[in-house]
Amino acid sequence: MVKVKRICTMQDLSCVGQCSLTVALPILSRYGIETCVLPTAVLSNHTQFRSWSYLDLTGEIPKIFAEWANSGIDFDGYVLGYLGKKELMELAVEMFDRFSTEGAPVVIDPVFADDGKLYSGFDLEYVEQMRKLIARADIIDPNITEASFLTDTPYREDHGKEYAETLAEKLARMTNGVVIVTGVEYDGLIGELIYRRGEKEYVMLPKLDARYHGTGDIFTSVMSAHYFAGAELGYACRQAGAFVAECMKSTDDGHFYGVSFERLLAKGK
Ligand code: PXL
Repeated sequence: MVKVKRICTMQDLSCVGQCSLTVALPILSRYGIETCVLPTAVLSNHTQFRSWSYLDLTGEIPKIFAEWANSGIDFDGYVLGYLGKKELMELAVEMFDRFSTEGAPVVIDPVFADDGKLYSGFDLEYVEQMRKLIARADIIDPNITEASFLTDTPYREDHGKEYAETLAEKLARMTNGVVIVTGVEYDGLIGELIYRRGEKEYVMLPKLDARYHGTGDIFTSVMSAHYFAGAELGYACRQAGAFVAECMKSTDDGHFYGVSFERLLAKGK
């Protein structure tokens, strides 16, 4: 029998919104990964709605860790998304230190900004703390805005190769992990720059004329699933980008808060 990988994904549980755990859990599971969750908070819906309720679970996490230690639980890897609090980043590091099998990789999507702006509730102190956390990652996949904040580089509307490479080079000095800058755009294409020890690989697809929330979370989930299955990162990003594009094409225009990924997942795409 092949040993199934046990991965822990740490992010919020937004009851409605097709993002974070409601995306990572089904997608990673669909790819045959035993997916454990560390929910950081319960929100009525994600923060791109006009308002939301928020139950902070930070205080529960030390108790969860104590029980995991009691039961000898360990993980073969981690996928981190939206955290939202400095204390949660410290707890993430504690989790890596206490519950990892040997060489368990850490994938960090440093979710905190888009379109040149921080998400609601985030500040520069959070960005500073995230700079420390990404030092622990094996893979980071910030979007262009997050990469510009993390590297303290002025945000530019032009998301082309030159800008993406500047950001990736700076990020590579902040982590030993592979840097994947998402949302790179040129020649009517959109995709990722994978930057690894000075080597650059672009994974691009035609840009669609639509924008939906939560596509970054879907990208990270599919990419991580392929990565944990042993795929090359170029292939993992190609699969993830293609999946996101298909999801966007099969989502109604009026479905403003996320993309319909479920039918594609059910079809085994
Ligand atoms: O998709 C990123 C995300 C995840 N979780 C919550 C969010 C957001 C983006 O706004 O608000 C709660």
